[in-house]
Amino acid sequence: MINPPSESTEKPPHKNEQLKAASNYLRGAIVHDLEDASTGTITEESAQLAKFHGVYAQDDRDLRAQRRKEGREKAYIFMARIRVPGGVCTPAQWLAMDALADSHANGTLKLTNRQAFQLHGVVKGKLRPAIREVNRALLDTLAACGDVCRNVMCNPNPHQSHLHAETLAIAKAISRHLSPRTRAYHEIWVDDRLVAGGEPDEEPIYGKTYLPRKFKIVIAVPPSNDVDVFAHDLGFIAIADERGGLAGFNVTVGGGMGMSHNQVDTYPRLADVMGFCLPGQVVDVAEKVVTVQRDFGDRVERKHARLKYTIADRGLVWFRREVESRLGYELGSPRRFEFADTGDRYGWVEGAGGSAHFTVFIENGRVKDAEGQSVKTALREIAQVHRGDFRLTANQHLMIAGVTAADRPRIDALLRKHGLDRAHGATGLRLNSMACVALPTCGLALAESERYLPSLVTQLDAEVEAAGLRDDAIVIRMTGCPNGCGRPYLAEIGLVGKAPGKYNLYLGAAFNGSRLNSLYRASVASDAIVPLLRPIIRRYSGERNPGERFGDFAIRAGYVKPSGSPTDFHSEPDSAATASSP
Ligand code: SRM
Ligand code: SF4
Repeated sequence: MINPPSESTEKPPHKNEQLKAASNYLRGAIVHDLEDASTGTITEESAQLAKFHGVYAQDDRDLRAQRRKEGREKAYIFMARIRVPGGVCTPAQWLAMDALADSHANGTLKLTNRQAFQLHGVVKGKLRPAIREVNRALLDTLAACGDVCRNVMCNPNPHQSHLHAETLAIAKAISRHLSPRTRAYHEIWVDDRLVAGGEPDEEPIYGKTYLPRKFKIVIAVPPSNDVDVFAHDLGFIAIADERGGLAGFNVTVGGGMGMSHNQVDTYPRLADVMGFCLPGQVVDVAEKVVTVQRDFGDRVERKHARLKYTIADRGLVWFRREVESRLGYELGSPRRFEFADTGDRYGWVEGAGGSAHFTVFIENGRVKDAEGQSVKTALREIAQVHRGDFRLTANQHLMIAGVTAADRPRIDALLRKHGLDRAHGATGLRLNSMACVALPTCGLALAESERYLPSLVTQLDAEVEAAGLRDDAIVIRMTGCPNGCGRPYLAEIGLVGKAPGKYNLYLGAAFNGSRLNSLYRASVASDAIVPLLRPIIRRYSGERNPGERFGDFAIRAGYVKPSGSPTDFHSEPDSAATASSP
């Protein structure tokens, strides 16, 4: 049953709906296009379907102008996104990804902020062999993108291991339950032939047209909100009982970051807390939430097709009733919870059972050897001796987890040898910085992000150090466009690409991820960012109340109003609101 909201009923479904329906469960002409040696890319239709298989058709945008001049086709490449439910992988899997980055991709490994790996720069001829290797390592790229449930995230901190072990198991169960059932993935990428005689596929949860849009699920374990639970379509907030065991989960629905510049009917939205469920009910609740969105999400206008718009249009009360009627029982009332922060805890943390865990700061999740740094080599050498596991964090960093007391000296020696023991000595600003990929691979980027934020932070470091704020955690995030991949609208300082060298500057989000920011200045030129932030940083240093966070100060000092409505992301504050700005 597909029942789009009333405003869209006059128009036909979006063309992707027909494409999905006619694709024979995500096969389409992908194989044909992969075998077409006349071009380095695939057709637009196949590109849309390939996303469901975790594959993005891209081109190296740095080379576009040169190629055009030479009359050659674009420098086509592919990005493969590898699912890692809960972010946990083994050292052997790490080594496999590390090797693939060199043999099949651009020599770097990207850790995403949804706890997945990305391989960039894979040329067409190497795509199938690369994905086959991924599967050989017992990982996959299925449903890492596309209109399905993506990689299921989970707080990776093992220092709360009694809760963590349970929540991780639940994250994996959700992931298994909501994975597409189509055998197309194995046929196309792994087995190179029809699997098991080609019986018709079935998608009991999704149906032939899958979901109206991408769908993201996450589990948070308070007091850490490292996964930014309110940014996702569906979230589960673990609630501990009096003895520290797992009582159940508050259920959150309708979060999302993406918007388009100057289109006020698109906006970031924080998820609502809808109710409470028991641990044994989580998978069922997830399935029912997904099916309500499957049936009522907008299949006409893709910019209006995320769950956040279904809930904004129809109301949380309606949504909860619809979910409960499918569950056959009522959800409980939400329990009390409190989040402290959204960041990672770097360095060594003692864990339960005598093991310890080291979180490595990896700037913007890019694992590479460059400019006198050997992060990739370091992590390879560690993976060769490590007997615990690796945990990709939601902030694009990496935890070397489960190090025994006996193994710790040699892990420590490797961290020291490659300088990774010092990386977390950076300023509180850098340690809480995050950028999306953007140029040169992202086809949607309007401005630089991953390649620019580190140098901007270096400039801002001088300001925070001068203001005596070296060790103060301030969350700064940048994206190359308003799609919000770096979750910039949840940053105390958010920078969102508008055009080459121009960014919208947002201020005022809560440090613990519970309040969005608001637009402070639109289209700020790169060289005007530091002069704009300098006086605010100085005032914050001199005038803040004890314990007051930068985002809270930006509101109290009148730089922005607390975000309240969608227009807060599109219009600059009026003069009255900024009266106290210097
Ligand atoms: Fe994203 C699209 C990268 C997390 C919202 N995202 C893209 C694409 C695939 C561009 C494209 O469609 O052609 C980017 C690939 C760039 C590249 O070259 O690698 C891209 N997104 C990323 C990653 C790698 C950013 C990072 O540096 O970590 C993250 C991969 C996560 C993963 O492992 O699955 C990533 N993207 C996010 C997040 C954050 C999150 O989920 O916590 C968001 C905001 C939350 C949300 O979904 O609302 C996000 N990405 C988008 C959107 C806007 C969706 C919307 O509702 O409007 C797009 C564009 C789209 O879907 O049309 C997009
Ligand atoms: Fe690309 Fe925009 Fe996402 Fe950055 S925010 S990775 S520029 S889609």
